[in-house]
Amino acid sequence: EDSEFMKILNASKEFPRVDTGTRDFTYGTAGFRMRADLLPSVMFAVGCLASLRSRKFNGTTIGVMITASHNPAEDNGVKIVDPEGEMLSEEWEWYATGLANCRTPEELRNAFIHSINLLRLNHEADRKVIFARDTRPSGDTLVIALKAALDATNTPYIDYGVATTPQLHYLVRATNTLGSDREYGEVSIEGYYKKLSGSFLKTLHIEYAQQSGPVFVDCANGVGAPALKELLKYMPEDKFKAVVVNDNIDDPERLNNRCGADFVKTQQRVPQPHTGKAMERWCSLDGDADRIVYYFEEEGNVFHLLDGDRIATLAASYIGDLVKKSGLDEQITLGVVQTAYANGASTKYIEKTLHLKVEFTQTGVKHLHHAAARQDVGVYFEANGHGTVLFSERALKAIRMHEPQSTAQLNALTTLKALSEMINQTVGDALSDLLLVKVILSHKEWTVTEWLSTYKDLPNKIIKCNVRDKNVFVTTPGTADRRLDYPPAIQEKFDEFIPKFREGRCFVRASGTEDAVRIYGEAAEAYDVEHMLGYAADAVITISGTYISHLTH
Ligand code: G16
Repeated sequence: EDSEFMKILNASKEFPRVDTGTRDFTYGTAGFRMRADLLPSVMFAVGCLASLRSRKFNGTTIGVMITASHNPAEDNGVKIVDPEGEMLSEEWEWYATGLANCRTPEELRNAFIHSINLLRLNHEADRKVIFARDTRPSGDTLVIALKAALDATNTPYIDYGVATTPQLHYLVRATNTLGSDREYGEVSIEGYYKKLSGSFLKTLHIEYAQQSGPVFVDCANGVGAPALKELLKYMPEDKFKAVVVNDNIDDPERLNNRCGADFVKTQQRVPQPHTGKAMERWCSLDGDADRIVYYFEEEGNVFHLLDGDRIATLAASYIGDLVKKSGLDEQITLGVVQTAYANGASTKYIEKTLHLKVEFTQTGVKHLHHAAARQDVGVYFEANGHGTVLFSERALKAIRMHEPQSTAQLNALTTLKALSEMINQTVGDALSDLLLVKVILSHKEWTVTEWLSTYKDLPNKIIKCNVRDKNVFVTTPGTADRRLDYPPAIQEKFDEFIPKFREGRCFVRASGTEDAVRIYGEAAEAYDVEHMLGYAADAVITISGTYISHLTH
């Protein structure tokens, strides 16, 4: 195995680490994410780590996704996908960070050997990695660094080319369950489309009124555009009408630029271009198609957002009803997982009207997913539109075994089963969520107005603040991002001004995907939100300005 270590040493010389001074790279909310020109050395390190991760499971396939999702075109990023299609286990982020921060090829080789020892890995074990990337031009160069690491570590791989993040997650799970009694689907991107469209068709077993007009899908000029066009080829036109908007993937500058899910959610307005007429259904995906938010305009350009909280509440209420109607409510309970960004009104609606339990986690699908996986059926969504519904083995078994006692039970059960196949079980998936919302609105015979009328959002706003060093911001453990420990004194200030505003809630946390902190505010009145955020930004900038972090690796 000396030769492997030697190969790492030599091959990594091609991808020297860019000098970032005292700043370290960190495995953030969704992997490493930064300006693309800083990434080649990180990609090489991630290739090495993915190989080790696969060895840990004796050759089970590990995924690597190259994307910077909602970030601007000049950024890129990379995240590792674990065997069941979920995000990399948190304790391994530590090893990823260690390898990514090595300053020289020798350091990297040593850190690699050190990791093998610490993890007690059999370094001769089998290994296999699959990877894909979004439409960013820098993806090409980064693939070269990744492949170099996989070659140096003698790791067989499959390059799936340009794909959405959820497709890569799907492929990992499909590969690893192939031949088992839990086969997830055909191991190909075509298999993904077949699974989605096939299960969608199964939800059509009962007649329902067709919604008038198509849904307009703003694809953020990213990978969601070709993916959605491909999916549409598998869908009967009379059952699912969609118009693809913002599909210009050849002009990188247009990616997420004044369009896409993040723009619409944070700006609370329609993307550009927008030709929508009043009451038309619109939605926006992000740059790697794992998020989706809906919206429509009323007469007079009054904008209404139906964000991730709305999808969560819609899905929870509908799936909860199906469970009851199937006669399974004694056996299956439903839970909802949210983050601090969830609108207070949505939480109240889930608890008081739907009578379901809500659990809060820190931001990041990796946190929500695990919490949802502990439920029989776990609905998780971030307000920004990232989420899905997880069906536990226990729930799936109950659905499979249940003998329906009436036609009504049979119908509900058939829909429930189809949904459990249609909804991506590995990660939030904009395309699968698009179909989910379509099915629910159709079955309920609801328009967007009825969907919106379930509860009234509290006015809210998220702002981004560029601070001297975001790494000094440390939230209080156990508070799911709602309180801040460091820099000292900021929380104290927040506690002083928040009670001045009716139903006021405000918190700050460092973004794990951008070089900034985010401040969220909500209150009973929109002008109070503005006022409160003014206080918050002031406290954040003045107090944090005197601190810089001293992270070491
Ligand atoms: C990623 C994560 C999401 C998270 C978002 C923003 O989304 O997957 O879970 O909500 O970043 O995170 P932060 O506030 O830490 O920047 P995406 O769509 O960019 O991959």
